[in-house]
Amino acid sequence: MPTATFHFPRGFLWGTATAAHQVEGQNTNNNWAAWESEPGRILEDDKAGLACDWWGGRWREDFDRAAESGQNAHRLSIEWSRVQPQPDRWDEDALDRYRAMLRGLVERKLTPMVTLHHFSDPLWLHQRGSWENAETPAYFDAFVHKVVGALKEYVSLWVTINEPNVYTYGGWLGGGFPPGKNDLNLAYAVMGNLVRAHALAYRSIHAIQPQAQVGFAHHYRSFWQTHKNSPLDKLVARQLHLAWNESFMRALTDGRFHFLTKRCRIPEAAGTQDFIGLNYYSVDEVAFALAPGELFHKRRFPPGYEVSETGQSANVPRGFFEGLKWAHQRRLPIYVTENGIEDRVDDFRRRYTLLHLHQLWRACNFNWEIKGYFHWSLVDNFEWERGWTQRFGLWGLENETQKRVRRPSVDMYAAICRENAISYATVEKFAPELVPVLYP
Ligand code: IFM
Repeated sequence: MPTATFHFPRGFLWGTATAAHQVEGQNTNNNWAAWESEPGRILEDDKAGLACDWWGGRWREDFDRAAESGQNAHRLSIEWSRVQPQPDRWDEDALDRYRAMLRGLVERKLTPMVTLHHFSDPLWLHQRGSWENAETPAYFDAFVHKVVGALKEYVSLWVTINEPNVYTYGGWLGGGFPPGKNDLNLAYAVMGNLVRAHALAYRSIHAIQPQAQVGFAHHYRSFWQTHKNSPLDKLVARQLHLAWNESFMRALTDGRFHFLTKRCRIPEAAGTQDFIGLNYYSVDEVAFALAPGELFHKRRFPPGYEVSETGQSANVPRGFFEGLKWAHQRRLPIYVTENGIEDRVDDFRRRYTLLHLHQLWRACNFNWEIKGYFHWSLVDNFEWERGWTQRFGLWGLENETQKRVRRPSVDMYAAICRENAISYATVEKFAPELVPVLYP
């Protein structure tokens, strides 16, 4: 029986990813807090509430957990509504707290990656039309100036916007995010403004910190056609790929912005990425359907793949490899800014993570410039419109007591981070059922 070790490149970043509204708690001044207060918006009418109580200081113990379990990086986000609670007011105390958190990461030898927009917006922005408003990119740029100026001592890896596709579809194409609209023209305006905001932020960050590395986090999804010989299925799979994966990315490559049936040029966006941030969870299998409201398709997970406990994702590691290959086309360094699975019992998570990291290792062996991997997530946190029903953490969270529960995946991931490799012993110990798969 071969017992090879799958080694990753020297200097590889191994971390976890979080987002402010999902972990901080006590965020009351943003659009999500307002959304959560409307009955029926969130599964089981859950609220972020205290979340993981990072704003109350529990980031310290969670950063200890990350560092003690072999991680050397962490991705977190800055909550805009804390830093700029009103359009004409900056909260220096909030910035001090973020400085303390980032210093906390650096002191624990965790390289910080900071996201500047991760789904939540200040209430005042929401009241001014949110990202539908053509002035919003300039508002965002002012926020970016303030934050980067204040935090540059600790951070040089910046993610401008997390998953602009999820944010736009979620809020403006019926996806269950605020503001709960379903309007193609508005969605086009929103995503265009996100492109403009990214371009402004890219330049501002570099003006303040010339050595900065700036990208955005793209939620990549592979769309496989259901019926291999169906030209209509092929067409919808292609159109979904263009709309979901290419739209924002292409605008940042050559300044051409295409979104479903609409297009324009945003020339200032061309060439505004230093790295590709890739979030990957699952593949969809799609078939043509006479359903204009559903963008002419129906979707399911490809049959034969294990599906997560709440049906959110399927374990399709090949889709991850496809995403990495797609990202590599741009010939820029790649960070996997998110990958993970909801699994309260922590059985599926071990299989999912190992199989996905094995694909990551394969991609590294093609000499694609992959520089790090951030597992979603460090500790269970508030999962947006699905509330607390989904448990993505390496550590579990008991919401009532704030107690953290160490799941076996902590130790599996720690072994991989420490060894910078997947060893036979790790596979055998944490997912013996994968031995014949990874060591055929
Ligand atoms: O929790 C989210 C995160 O905020 C964005 N990417 C997907 C994760 C899991 O659904």
